[in-house]
Amino acid sequence: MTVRKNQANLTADEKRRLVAALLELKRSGRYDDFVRIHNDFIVGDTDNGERTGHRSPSFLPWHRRFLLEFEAALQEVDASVALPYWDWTTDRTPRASLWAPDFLGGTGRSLDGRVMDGPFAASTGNWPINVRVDGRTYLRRSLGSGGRPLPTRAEVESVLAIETYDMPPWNSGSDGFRNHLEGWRGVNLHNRVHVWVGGQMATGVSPNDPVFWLHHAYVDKLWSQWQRRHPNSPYLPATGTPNVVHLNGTMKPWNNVRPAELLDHTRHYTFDVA
Ligand SMILES: [Cu+2]
Repeated sequence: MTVRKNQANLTADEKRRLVAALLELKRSGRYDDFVRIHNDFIVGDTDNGERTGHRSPSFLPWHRRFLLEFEAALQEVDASVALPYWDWTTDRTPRASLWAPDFLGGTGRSLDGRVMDGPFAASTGNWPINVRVDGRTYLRRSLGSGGRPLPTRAEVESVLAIETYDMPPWNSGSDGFRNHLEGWRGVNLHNRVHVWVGGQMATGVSPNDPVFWLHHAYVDKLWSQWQRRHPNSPYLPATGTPNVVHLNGTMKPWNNVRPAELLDHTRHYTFDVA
């Protein structure tokens, strides 16, 4: 059974194996397929049209499935690897071990945002940015520059306290847990973290930065915490709603999976601490 651990508690060997598996997926071309899928949905998901991956109730099950596919790809390379999560309420500065050269590498240089150290720095030749929204082919970051700080535990708690999963109009204007976690409304959790990292993470091709997976693994963990806190609050909408994936609607691009099948993560993985 896969156990997803806090990235701060990974051993040196676990970090080495994760990095090696990421580099192998990149080398084989499979990594970029995930970047492409994510960007296609970012571009296609709209507030008043069809919306599946983002700004809609299926934001959480869609990313759960997306991460499951990615984790399975990693495990085909090294069966011991699991996706770790980044608790950005605790590891909230660029000095966190997450950003050390033995793991993800640090922030970008001021000149052009280019990441200069770690296994994903362009100078290694191992991490070309191929699926991109501009001409720049190197991984970029600007950790914490210019925006708001990362969310606090108190801000997370205020969002976990929201009882209703999601509400009409089921988009970026909604009240409810999903949209507050996603960040279009209220204190802003998930979106703010993308902006804090900067570089590709602040764009539709955000999975170009491996921290994407660790960020979303934590967003996914927050969903499971919310479920435990509100055992009587169901996924919504329960039935057919135009342009929106209801509980038993199938989700693109897989077309064979429904939110109903993804509500219980323990069928696929557990966390080191609940
Ligand atoms: Cu995200």
